[in-house]
Amino acid sequence: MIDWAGCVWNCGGNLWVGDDGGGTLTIRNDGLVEVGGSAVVDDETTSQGTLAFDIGADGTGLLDIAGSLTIGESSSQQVTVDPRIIPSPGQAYVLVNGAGGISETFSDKVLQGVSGDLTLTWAVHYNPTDITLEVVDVGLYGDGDDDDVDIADFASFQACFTGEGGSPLTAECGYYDSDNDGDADLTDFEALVDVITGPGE
Ligand SMILES: [Ca+2]
Ligand SMILES: [Ca+2]
Ligand SMILES: [Ca+2]
Ligand SMILES: [Ca+2]
Repeated sequence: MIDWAGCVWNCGGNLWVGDDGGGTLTIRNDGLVEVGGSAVVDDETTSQGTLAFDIGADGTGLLDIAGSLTIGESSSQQVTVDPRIIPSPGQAYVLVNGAGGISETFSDKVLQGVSGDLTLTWAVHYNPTDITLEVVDVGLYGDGDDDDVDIADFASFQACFTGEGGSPLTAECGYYDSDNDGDADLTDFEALVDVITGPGE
């Protein structure tokens, strides 16, 4: 894990994440990993390689590769966001530069869906020499309709309630999944109570 604002870790050779076993490289809060050679995430079908990035208060973690990035089948991408960051729609974060090209895409991704009292909807762009994360929508957590969190949203929550581990939420009910685990349960209810105000507030 690279966990220091402005920390740079420079590696002249190649970088392997999850080669023949599980492996995770986490780059937090403006950390930078520079790779002089190429990078491979998950080289074997038996392994799970994970690249984890953090959009921190000081900046975004970045993996900067002089060569190419090869992404294998069991790979995963994770992104967390510091609650002090308030992203706006259209804002983009470069997570990986691969001057020699990016091959394939992550099979699995976990992108933080709620930060503070906001819901975040992301798109991942695999460009020829970079991987960029774009914020496509920012909403108010707990609001299914009109930019406030009031008793009408509370009633909608009741209709969406699934209980812990309950059946998958429909798109309209996704606003109530505070912990991004696919249900609307008591944990989500407590999060809603924390943010509820009156109409138009
Ligand atoms: Ca509302
Ligand atoms: Ca749950
Ligand atoms: Ca939930
Ligand atoms: Ca309202």
